[in-house]
Amino acid sequence: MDDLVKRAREVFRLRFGGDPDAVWAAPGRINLLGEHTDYNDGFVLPHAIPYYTVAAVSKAGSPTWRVHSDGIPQTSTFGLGRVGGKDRPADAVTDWSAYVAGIVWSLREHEAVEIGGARIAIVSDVPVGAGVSSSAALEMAVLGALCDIYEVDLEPRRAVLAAQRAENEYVGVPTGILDQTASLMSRENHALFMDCRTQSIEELPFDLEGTGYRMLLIDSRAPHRHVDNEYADRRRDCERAAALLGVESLRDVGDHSYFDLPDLVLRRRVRHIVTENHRVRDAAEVLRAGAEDIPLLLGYLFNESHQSMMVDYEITVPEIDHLVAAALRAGAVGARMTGGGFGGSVIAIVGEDDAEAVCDAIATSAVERDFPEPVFRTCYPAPGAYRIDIT
Ligand code: GAF
Repeated sequence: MDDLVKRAREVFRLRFGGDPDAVWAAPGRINLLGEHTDYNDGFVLPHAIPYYTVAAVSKAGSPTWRVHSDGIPQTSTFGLGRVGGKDRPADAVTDWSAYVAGIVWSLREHEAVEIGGARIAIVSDVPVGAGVSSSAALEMAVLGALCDIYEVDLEPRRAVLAAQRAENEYVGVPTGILDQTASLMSRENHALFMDCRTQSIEELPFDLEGTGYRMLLIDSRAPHRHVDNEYADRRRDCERAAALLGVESLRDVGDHSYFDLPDLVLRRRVRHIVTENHRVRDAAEVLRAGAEDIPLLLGYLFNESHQSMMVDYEITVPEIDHLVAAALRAGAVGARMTGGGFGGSVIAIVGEDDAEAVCDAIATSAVERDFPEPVFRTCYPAPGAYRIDIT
């Protein structure tokens, strides 16, 4: 973190001159279980990972926002435009800085808070395109820093909804609240068991240290395929199924009541959501009870979940399925894709002593199949977004 903060202050000084007024860090996340359940009012079980986006920010005199990200040799600038009779950050923002413009827009328009202009320098070590939500890390770091310098005290759940609105309505991706919640509210050595209908959260102790097992985070580096369209399609399938079944959302579907759906694809979609919600609750129970064999029980649920994502929800790709199979063949007790899908990363629970051999076997197997060589990263439950003390 020290290095990221140093770099953020340096980028700020080089681009804008002087020191920032505030620096905030927000992490990426993995989701242990509960994929695509969030927008169905269901349950999720994520935790932050030790990779962060850092935003160094200061006030500007006029309602203009200048954003510079380390590594992208261009400063994005946007002001206010009149849209629908209201001032909102100009629609022209379509590159990565749309996430920043979306946060400004959402805070000003929906939370009606006084967020004025700002200079924003961004650095990050959250891998992009790895399915660990670099976008939520960016949103939450910027939101935290802007609220800080403009002295806005936003309740965490509202902050999550404000960031979700930025993504849904400004950037135009119909995502749920999983990622922003994990990035903002995670706690070290804990997983968050969240009911997405009520936004209620239970922090459950989760620490594999000392169990003889560890979690691998394996980035497939597979090219993402039509993620936004496919994601929106799944969401539409769920809404259609809920309407046919006469329920508010798929959270409310009883265990077998969907078997009568004539559309076989919809039936499989519903089955994923219903069984995935069960798996999240089962995993939460395992963590809550502090069971001795947490790695094995969780591993079992990972495997079931992956099957369900592959067969019923159809959100995996060959590279990802291959990594999961290779991990299990090499001795992992459980492996599954994490995140929205169509590329991204796999999480796998492996014995400490086998970890190196398992990584080697997975990498060799991927390369033999002419798939990209995967990247392995450290993965443990890290703290959510926080302010960095720069005094
Ligand atoms: C993406 C979305 F942003 C989340 O809201 C969630 O739906 C996830 O995919 C799948 O569980 O990360």
